[in-house]
Amino acid sequence: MGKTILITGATAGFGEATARRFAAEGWRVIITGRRRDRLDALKRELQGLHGPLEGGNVHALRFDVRDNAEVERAFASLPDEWRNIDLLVNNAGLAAGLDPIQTGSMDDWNAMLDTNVKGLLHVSRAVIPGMIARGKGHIVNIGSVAGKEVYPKGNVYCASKHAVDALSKAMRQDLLPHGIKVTQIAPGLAETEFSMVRFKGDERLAKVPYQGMQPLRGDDIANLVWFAATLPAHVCINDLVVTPTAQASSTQVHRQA
Ligand code: NDP
Ligand code: 8X3
Repeated sequence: MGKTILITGATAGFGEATARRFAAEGWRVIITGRRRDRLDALKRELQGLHGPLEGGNVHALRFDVRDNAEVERAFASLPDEWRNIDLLVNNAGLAAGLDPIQTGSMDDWNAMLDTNVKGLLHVSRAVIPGMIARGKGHIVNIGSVAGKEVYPKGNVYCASKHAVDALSKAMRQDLLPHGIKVTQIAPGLAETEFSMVRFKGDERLAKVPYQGMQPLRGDDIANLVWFAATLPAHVCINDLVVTPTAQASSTQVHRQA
């Protein structure tokens, strides 16, 4: 039986690109997210890409990572042939708003901390025991350059990604005796639905971060997940910071006029 990847947030951006990449390579792909219509459409598209695999090559699970009971129910519903997850990509996440700390919205803060930190923990807690029982597995956490340095008005988003940075290191330590690899990928500016979500559908504001420069794309991150996942068993990338060529740090971006 081929290898199985579970991706959180596979309905858009990095997660969707990663699902496409691994399905094209013949992996069995569990796609997850909240938007049922997107999950169904992606499943239809990817199914059978590489001929029929036993039990199919794509399985969709709809859940909100913030709700631990929903996460547990979703995992309990997995058919036996989908339970052996070789690679978990903790990707679901968001930035909400870009405000100074004194005027930030409590709803935005809760959304970011509940999704980016607690959501990652909920899903990891559901997957890790199976990996330990099998004595192998790989977890890829999608952090951010915002988890390496803070930038003005990034406050709570940056804090949530610093938590992902810390949890990635902590997982690496705790899972070391179990032969489970842990990799953090920390991207810089990437044009996905991220900015539309951050600015709540305001297209004009959403375009601003990418003006005059070439941002990363979903495929760029999917390629890195693939690279990290296909290294020899004795090699583990612990931390991978990747930015557009035009970006040196969160606050240093070279823009063409
Ligand atoms: P997108 O907005 O394009 O995709 C985000 C994905 O996360 C969607 O599939 C969304 O699915 C899912 N998601 C969000 N909230 C939840 C939730 N509560 N439960 C389940 N799924 C959820 O953004 P990106 O692809 O850019 O972002 C992916 C990750 O990469 C995030 O963690 C983000 O912080 C990080 N990142 C992004 C960068 C960028 O510049 N784009 C740079 C660095 C890191 P649905 O809405 O269907 O639930
Ligand atoms: C996303 C990159 O710079 O918008 O994590 O925080 S940034």
